[in-house]
Amino acid sequence: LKQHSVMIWFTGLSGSGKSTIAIALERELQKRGLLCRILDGDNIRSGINNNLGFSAEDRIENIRRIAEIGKLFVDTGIITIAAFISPNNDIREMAANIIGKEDFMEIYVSTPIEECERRDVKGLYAKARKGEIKNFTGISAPFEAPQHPALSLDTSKLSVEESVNKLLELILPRVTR
Ligand code: GGZ
Repeated sequence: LKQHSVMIWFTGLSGSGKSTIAIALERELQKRGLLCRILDGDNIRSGINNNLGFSAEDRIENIRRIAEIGKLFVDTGIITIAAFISPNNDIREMAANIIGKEDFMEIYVSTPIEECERRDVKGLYAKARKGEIKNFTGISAPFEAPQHPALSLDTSKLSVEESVNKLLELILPRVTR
């Protein structure tokens, strides 16, 4: 395998653009012949973690399992892209420790909550405002911005293509020889 692997760990609010950027990044990496894998709610919360909700406890267990699975992928040589809210410093620190700090790149999708709520792609913010969803990140559950992310991407200012280009600049030197 002619690549080094790394975990590209996106953190940010619901609707901030994590999955959209992850998918566009995956496409660009694949174009370059690099083996990669996305872990996101679609393949994790619907499957192995379908017994978990959004309490503080369940979020920790969600991220713990994701990090353990991610470590297996990274150790196999696969560039792994995780897109989860992972809402606090402790939770992300746990993930970094499981995966190994040298292999962990933290990317903050820093789109302001006003913009996430304006988009409200799935109508979840409206439900959270009405109290129909409890513990909703940014509304009724906390989100701590990362202190020292490798990169911050505000999708209210950057196009998907611009975000992906910044990511490629950071990632390609690390994964190709
Ligand atoms: C936050 C919630 C909640 C609550 C359901 N809080 O925009 P989405 O829909 O597709 O992404 C959100 C997703 C968050 O799951 P994560 O596994 O990334 O969260 S964490 O890392 O905190 O464990 C949202 C949906 O699940 N969702 N209820 N209460 N997001």
